[in-house]
Amino acid sequence: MHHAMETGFVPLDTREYPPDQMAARAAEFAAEMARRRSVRHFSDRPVPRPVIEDCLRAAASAPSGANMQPWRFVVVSDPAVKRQIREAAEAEERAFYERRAGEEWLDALAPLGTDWQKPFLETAPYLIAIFAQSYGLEPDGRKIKHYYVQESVGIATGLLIAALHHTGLATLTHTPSPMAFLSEILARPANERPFLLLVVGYPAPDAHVPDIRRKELSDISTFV
Ligand code: IYR
Repeated sequence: MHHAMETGFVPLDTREYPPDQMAARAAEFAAEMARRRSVRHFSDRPVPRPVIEDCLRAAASAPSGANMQPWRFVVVSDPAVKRQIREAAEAEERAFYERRAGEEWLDALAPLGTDWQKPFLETAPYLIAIFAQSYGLEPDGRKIKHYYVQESVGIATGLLIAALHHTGLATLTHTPSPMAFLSEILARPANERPFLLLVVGYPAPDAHVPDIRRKELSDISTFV
């Protein structure tokens, strides 16, 4: 009841679970997330748009600097636009793999088995281009300052990936670099910077993923 008398506050909608349930929920969620893999072989089976919309609602629940919600999700299903994105991405990727990457980077990528060809950019039913708004715009054109933009959009993207995985869909975080072509093809305004391209769909029935491991808890965390 701390803030009950103040204006602009509402009671928190919260759930507390008994300790055994809490532990079970934590373990189940960890196990579900541990099954998430970056997928590069997609089925062309259509995915209902309302599912994508609900996953975007989950993404949009992310915390953000001063609650500015500096994200924009452009959901591409039009085959002609997907083809344009594939062609532009492959041009950048080809230059990356053939010239820009360098030996050390290529060595790091070797276990993933990736190359410049990105057929999944046309196969998958949805490409979600995620943009970060470096600043907002009032209807009258005045600029609104945004805070912690990269952090905020990164968190929203993480929630989106988790939500899509939770529905049984596969994703790939694809970062063709540079990504300026996304702004051009999708005609995004000057205040939006391409952040990441998320490939979304059912995995191909025969999809395989690299046999790679996640770090142990003791390698990623320290309790003080
Ligand atoms: N963008 C390239 C290369 C690439 C880079 C990293 I770092 C990866 O984790 C995976 C791929 C590509 O998409 O192939």
